[in-house]
Amino acid sequence: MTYQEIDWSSWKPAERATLIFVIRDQQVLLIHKKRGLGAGKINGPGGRLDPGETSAECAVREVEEEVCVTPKNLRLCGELQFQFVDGHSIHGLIYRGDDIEGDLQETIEAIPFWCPLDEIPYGKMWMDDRIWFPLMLTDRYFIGRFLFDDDLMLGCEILPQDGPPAEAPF
Ligand code: 8DG
Repeated sequence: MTYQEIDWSSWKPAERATLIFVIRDQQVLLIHKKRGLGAGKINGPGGRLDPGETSAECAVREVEEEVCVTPKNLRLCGELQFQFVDGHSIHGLIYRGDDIEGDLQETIEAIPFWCPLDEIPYGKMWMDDRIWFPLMLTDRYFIGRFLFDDDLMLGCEILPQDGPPAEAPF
């Protein structure tokens, strides 16, 4: 499978997930992910939607479950569409917040840490992150589309948008 062979107009994700970046005082809240897809990598908190849940509810729940704090003032700021060559697919919504309530704690899922925005450890993150993370920081809504073979990125496209959709896609 090549990136060009994917028909994105009819693309339907097998799974829906959220990814949350709280940015405060020029630092972003990141995690060392301990288990699940992307274990061993550094990422923002996040994960798959529970049945019946909206993406906004999922975003709050995932941060609470993974690092024991509640994110504040979340706003949707981008979309990530991942196709994997083995047939798996994930639609991820990126939320950005500006503060947390509570005290950060390590859990069985994640070790949290504040990372200065000019020291983002892209070498320990998913391959696509270095492409869209700077765009997220500019607050420009975007849709990113990616083809992966396991954790190797084979193709990608970033589509900047005029603004966020009137309603979250899920
Ligand atoms: P579980 O509790 O459902 O078992 O695990 P989870 O932590 O909820 O779900 P997961 O399967 O680990 O969710 C995958 C997370 O990884 C989700 O937040 C989306 C995110 N993710 C990808 N691909 C990429 C990527 O390329 N870059 C970044 N930054 N995050 C990604 O699936």
